[in-house]
Parts: sequence; C-alpha cells; structure tokens
Amino acid sequence: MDFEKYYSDRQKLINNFLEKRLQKKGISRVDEAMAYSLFAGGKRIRPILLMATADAVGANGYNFLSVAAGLEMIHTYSLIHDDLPCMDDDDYRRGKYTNHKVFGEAMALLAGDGLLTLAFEVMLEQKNVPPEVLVEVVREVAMCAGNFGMVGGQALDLDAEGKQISEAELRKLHSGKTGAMFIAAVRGGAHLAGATSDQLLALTHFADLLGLAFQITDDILDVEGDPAEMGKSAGSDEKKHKSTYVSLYTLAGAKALAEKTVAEALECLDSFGEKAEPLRRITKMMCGRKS
Ligand code: GRG
Repeated sequence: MDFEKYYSDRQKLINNFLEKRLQKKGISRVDEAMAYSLFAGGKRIRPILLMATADAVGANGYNFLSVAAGLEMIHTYSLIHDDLPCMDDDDYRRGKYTNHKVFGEAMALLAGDGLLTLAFEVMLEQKNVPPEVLVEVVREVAMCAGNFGMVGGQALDLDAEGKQISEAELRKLHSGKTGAMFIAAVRGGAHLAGATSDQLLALTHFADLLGLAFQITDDILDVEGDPAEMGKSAGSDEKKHKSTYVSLYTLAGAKALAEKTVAEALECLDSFGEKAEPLRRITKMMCGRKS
C-alpha cells in the first residue's frame, strides 16, 4: 500500500476539517490562541489512529471525522497545559514558541480549556452513528482524558518528579498520561465501526502496547534525538530528574524493550488481515519516529 499517501490524505482531511470548524468564532481572542497550537504542526496521530482502526474493522474511517478531530483538540489542550510554567515549563514545542510564550499564561490556560470543551461539542456533532454508540464513544473518550487516564497520569508524573520510581509505577503513570488517549482513539474507531467484543479486546490490547512502545520511543528520543528534528532541546528528562525507560533499563535496554513491545502490539492485529495494514504501518511509524 502507499502508506505515505494514506497518511497525508487523512492529515489533509483533518486539517481542513479543523480549519473550517475553527472559523466558527467565539466571542473573544481566545480563538486565536486555540488556533495557534492546533495548527502548529502536530502529526495528527490520534485521529488517524481512530480512522485506521475503523478501516481495520471494515468500515470507512473517513466517516468519523468529527470524533477524530475532537481527539486532536484534546491532545492539543494537553500539550498547551503541559508546557505551562506550573507544569513542564517549556518555551518551545514543535519548533515554535509554546502557547503561553506568545499569548501569556492566563490566555494559554483558557486556550486549553477552550479546546477541551470544544472537543466534546465537535464529537457530539458526529453524523450517521447510532446515538447509543456515539454516547459510549464520547463517554470512553472522557474517561481516558480525565482523572482515570491522561489527567491522572499527569498528576502521577508531577508527584514522581525528582524521585526514582519502580517500573510498575512508571508503567501506570504512562498508561494514563500517554496511553489512555491511544486507547480512546483505537476503541473509538472500533466502536464506531461496529467491532465485535473479540475484536475490541484484541484492539484494546494493541492500543495499550502501542502506547507503551510510543512512550519508550519518546524517552529514547529525549536522550539521542536531534533537537532540530524534534523542535525542542533533548535531555530534558535528565535535567528534571525524571524516571524514564532509559534511566530504568539503559539506552540499549530501552531500545530492546521498544522493539519487543512493537512486535507484541503487531501480533494483536494478526486476525484483522490486510485491512489492518495502515494500523501496522502507523505503529511502525510512531515507534521509528524522529520527533
Ligand atoms: C496537562 C492534563 C495534561 C496532560 C498532559 C500529553 C501530556 C499530558 C503531556 C505531553 C508530554 C509528553 C511529551 C508526553 C510524551 C508523549 C506525547 C504525548 C508526545 C507528543 O505527542 P505527538 O508526538 O505530538 O503525537 P504532535 O506534536 O505530533 O501532536
């Protein structure tokens, strides 16, 4: 398959959708701050993951653009808040000034709040899905984004700063902070496409392993990534005394673990045959990425 075309077609579709949707302005200049981060060059992994999962189950992922776009809004809000001085305190993301460096802390906080709230409005605008399915998908997204998922993981991360934590604690932290939104994307795509309970189980396991492999890759990149490609400086985990897969296992150990986790994730897709090819390619892309 022409994976580059598959991915870039979907990126374009999502970008067009987000652009159109953000033309519907609110009543203040917070719209500008929201748009700044939403169009700062994100890879759109989570919405494309949702679409590719729906494709793997036999539906057409293109039909679920509203829900997919909502995931990107939630992801973007989390990055804006994560960069704030009270959290990770970063000046650059994706090679550009972070939201608060351009708009100030208070406006950045509101831009994140605005995107999180708009995400739910946009997801609930999804057409051609039975209402009970859409309600379940949006409920799961909320759970994955909140205190049982991303927000909870971020809180564990804050508490772990400066401490050496165990592998089990690190896994729990990242399952929430990074993994939960991948689970939301994959399960969302599966539900929307009408997956069977066996398919849902296999895909949930896949998403969990994908999240883990993605995070290990992130930790490796923080040590040996090229700052120019990443759009931010490397070595921030060490500076902040964070426990990472590299600090737990060494660089070589983390690389071996990433490889093993990717292989296990791919195994979960065996029963989906050819239709899961985009999902396989996304997995390899996410874990072989340079930024
Ligand atoms: C503030 C509630 C709250 C949560 C923040 C997502 C997050 C939790 C923090 C971001 C810190 C970080 C670098 C986590 C590692 C994994 C990750 C989410 C990387 C960025 O995701 P990509 O590569 O980003 O999909 P792009 O830039 O392509 O959108």
